Amino acid sequence: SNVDNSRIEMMKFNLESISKEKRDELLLRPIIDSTEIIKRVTPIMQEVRKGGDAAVLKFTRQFDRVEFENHTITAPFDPAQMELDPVTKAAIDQAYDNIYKFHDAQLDKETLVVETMPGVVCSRFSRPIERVGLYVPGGTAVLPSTTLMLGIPAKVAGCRDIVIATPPRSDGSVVPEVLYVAHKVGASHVLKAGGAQAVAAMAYGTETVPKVDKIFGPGNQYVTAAKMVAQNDTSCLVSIDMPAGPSEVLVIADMTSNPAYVAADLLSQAEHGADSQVVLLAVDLTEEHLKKIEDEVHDQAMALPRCDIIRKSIPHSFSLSMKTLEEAMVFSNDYAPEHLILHLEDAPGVVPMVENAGSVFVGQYSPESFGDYASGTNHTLPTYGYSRMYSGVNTNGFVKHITSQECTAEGMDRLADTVMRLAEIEGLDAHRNAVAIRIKDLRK
Ligand code: HSO
Ligand code: ZN
Repeated sequence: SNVDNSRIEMMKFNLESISKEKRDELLLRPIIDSTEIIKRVTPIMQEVRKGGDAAVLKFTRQFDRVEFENHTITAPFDPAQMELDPVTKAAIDQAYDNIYKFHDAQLDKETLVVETMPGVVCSRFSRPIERVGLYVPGGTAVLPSTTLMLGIPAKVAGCRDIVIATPPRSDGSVVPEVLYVAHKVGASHVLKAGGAQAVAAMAYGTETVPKVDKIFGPGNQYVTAAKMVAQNDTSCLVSIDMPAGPSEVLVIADMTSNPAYVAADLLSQAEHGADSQVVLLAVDLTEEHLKKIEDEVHDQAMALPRCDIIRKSIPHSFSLSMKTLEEAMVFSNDYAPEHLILHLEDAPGVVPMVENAGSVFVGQYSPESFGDYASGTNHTLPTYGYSRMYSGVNTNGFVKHITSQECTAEGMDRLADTVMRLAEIEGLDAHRNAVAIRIKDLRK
């Protein structure tokens, strides 16, 4: 066979010898020009909006080359279609339990009550978003884990309708692991479709797919663009979880790191896609230690089934050497990675220095894989530098917070003059009057 044996290598830089411009460039992600893709997905979405199920079926036939009559299955799902071997089932059940525990703890179960002044009581309580749409990608990997990560917080939050969209397999069936999780989280509908047509079906609704209020989940550029289009279309009144770009990891390693573990973590991200971003910050490593990591990257990659993908993602990834941990943390916070892995002597001690990251993996026994599947944290995280201002998917994304105020006569009396003065400043006399009319009675 013609196996490619050439070396799989990251680009290599040293903070001391690069210019400020180069450092800025290393912080950038590949430019995504969404205008072109938005132009391509918009007509697809319009067609689904007008044509409903028939349009979705047409695109599934065209893009996924799958032919069937009924693409929406509703609960209760057929047990025969979610049959799993006991080991698989136990693994999914264990992951489910951990993710459930962590996301259940995030739910605000009690109303927050603050008496800001005597007689002025402000409260906040949460209510589930009624109908949610969860996009579970198909493509190069089967993703029951994404069904867990989106479905569990939806269930915990108490969303009434959980709609899952996922591309069908070539025989028209749903991946049984995905259907099993759909069943566990109490999904009401599974739409066997992917891409922009699936997003449109959930955003606008079809004869068989209920229209949802919010769409969650990762996906390729088309799915991402479709979510953006839906969010901007006020006629469907739908929101989305967060913007999305290619998946990334930033690993910070010092001399105490295990080169094989560091390499394994870099590769676990690199195998996701040719566009995956993998960054290694080498803190005061000897040439020899860095070389060991590089050798491990090559050697481990060569033995992986997805070596072809890694061969594309690793060469546009880089290692950056620096003298101090402080420099590494400044770079990491500027980069704002999706995943941050700390292979450091005092990894827990470094966590307080983290300002921007989707999720942090602390110490040599906390690989990203744990968070990807089963530790309990969510794996739908902000990429592309959006961890500066976005949180990963969590239970709060599936609820709205409603505030309320309840004031007594005493509260009215105490706050009246302040509000009347502020209304005056804004020249809004009706506002002032709504207070004055009450005060007139109270202060008689
Ligand atoms: N690392 C991916 C999530 C994932 N990994 C799913 C395995 N399956 C993006 O955060
Ligand atoms: Zn992963």
